[in-house]
Amino acid sequence: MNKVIVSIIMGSDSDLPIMKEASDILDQFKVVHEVLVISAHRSPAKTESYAKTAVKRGIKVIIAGAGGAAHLAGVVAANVTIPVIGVPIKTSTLNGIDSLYSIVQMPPGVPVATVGINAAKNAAILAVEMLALTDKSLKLKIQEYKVKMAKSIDEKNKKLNELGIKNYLEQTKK
Ligand code: RP5
Repeated sequence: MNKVIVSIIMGSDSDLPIMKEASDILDQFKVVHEVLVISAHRSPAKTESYAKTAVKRGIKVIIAGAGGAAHLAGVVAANVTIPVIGVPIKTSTLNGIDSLYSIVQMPPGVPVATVGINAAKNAAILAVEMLALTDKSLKLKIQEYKVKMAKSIDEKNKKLNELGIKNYLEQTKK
């Protein structure tokens, strides 16, 4: 079995529907990863031991999702020397602005690469790009991914030109 190189962690299982999107992208790129629920507030000792052993276990990038007073990514980043990507989870009370500010406003010296609210997919793509710096096959895969994305925009323009705005909107239900 291949070694786990990316760790996806989250503050609660309620974050899982969003964080699954990161796991799906890593599966797509065949990046071996683990998925764990670890709470900075509800299981602080576990959070500390997880962070202190992550590098030794061979983890190269950590993706950490949390909502509200979202301290998980920051606490983990304080204990590791590898990149930590934070995913602010949308909350029902403050729409995830609380999560975003909690994760992004780290003190100088302890960075967390923060993506948009609920942007777990982008967190995984960023992790793949980091790994691709030293992995040629992943670099090729990410290049192919971008080419495919650009092609899908070309196809949309072609369709828009053919159908006109009204029919395009009807067909695509936007
Ligand atoms: C955070 O509190 C978690 O990351 C989650 O987004 C939020 C709410 O947790 P639950 O009450 O749904 O377990 O720590």
